[in-house]
Amino acid sequence: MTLRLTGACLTAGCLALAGPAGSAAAGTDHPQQVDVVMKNSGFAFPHHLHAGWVTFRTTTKDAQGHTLQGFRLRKGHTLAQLSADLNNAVSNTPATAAAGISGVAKDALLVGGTAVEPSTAVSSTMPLRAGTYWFFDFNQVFAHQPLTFHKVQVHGDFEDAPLHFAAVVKQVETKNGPRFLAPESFNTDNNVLVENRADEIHELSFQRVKPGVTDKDLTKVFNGTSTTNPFAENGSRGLAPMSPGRVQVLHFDPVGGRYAMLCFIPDDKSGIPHAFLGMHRIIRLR
Ligand SMILES: [Cu+2]
Repeated sequence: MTLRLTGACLTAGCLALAGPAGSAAAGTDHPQQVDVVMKNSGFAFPHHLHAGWVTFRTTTKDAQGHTLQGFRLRKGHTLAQLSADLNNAVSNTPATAAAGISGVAKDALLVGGTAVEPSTAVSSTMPLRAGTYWFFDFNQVFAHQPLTFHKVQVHGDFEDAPLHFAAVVKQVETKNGPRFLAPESFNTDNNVLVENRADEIHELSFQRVKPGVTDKDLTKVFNGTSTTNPFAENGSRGLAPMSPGRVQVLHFDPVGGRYAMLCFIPDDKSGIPHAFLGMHRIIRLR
């Protein structure tokens, strides 16, 4: 599969040039879009999709929000195994969380999805090749409920399409721990390409911070040397966890301001959530 990532490709001519060779059919220039309304009672989801870039545009009216998570099972692994490992991954006991997230990484290829709350729709555009995928609401994991898995069959050859994005956020591993590489500010009229370049599962959530809060302040909060609440809101939204090597294109339009980009996936050895290991970064959303 060739991923054609066309940065700053915004003209009609560029669209035509970057479209699939020999394809004149309407719609092939754009990723497929699926609208998903996330509810406490569940959500409706398609059973079939064409291979290619698929946009999942999610909304919810539920104040606590929802997380739409997609994955493929790895060969020889089962939904029961994954459910058990997810349950362990959200444990407050670090050793259990580490074992859980390590198990999840072996059981499944996480393709991402969205975390959404009522204030803004959140879209994730992801490359899906032919195969069987499953989607569920991560809230059920936190609630220790049986997971409702939606099975999706993805068919056919990968239909490439130009992707438009104005910025890139990378999830990387450094000698100091997992980090986000990102611009200082971003105009949410545009899309942002998010790449997991690390060797562990990562997510990307955005939580608005109080005026003047810096990454140094966040470090103090996460290492326990400050008890001042840095956040201007309780909720957050963004992209659901994805496996190493995966990409997603994020589109959302939250209220403008300064946000902390955060990842709370537990480290696969220590079980400590990545934000506590320094995986936080302030960004201004315009
Ligand atoms: Cu992470």
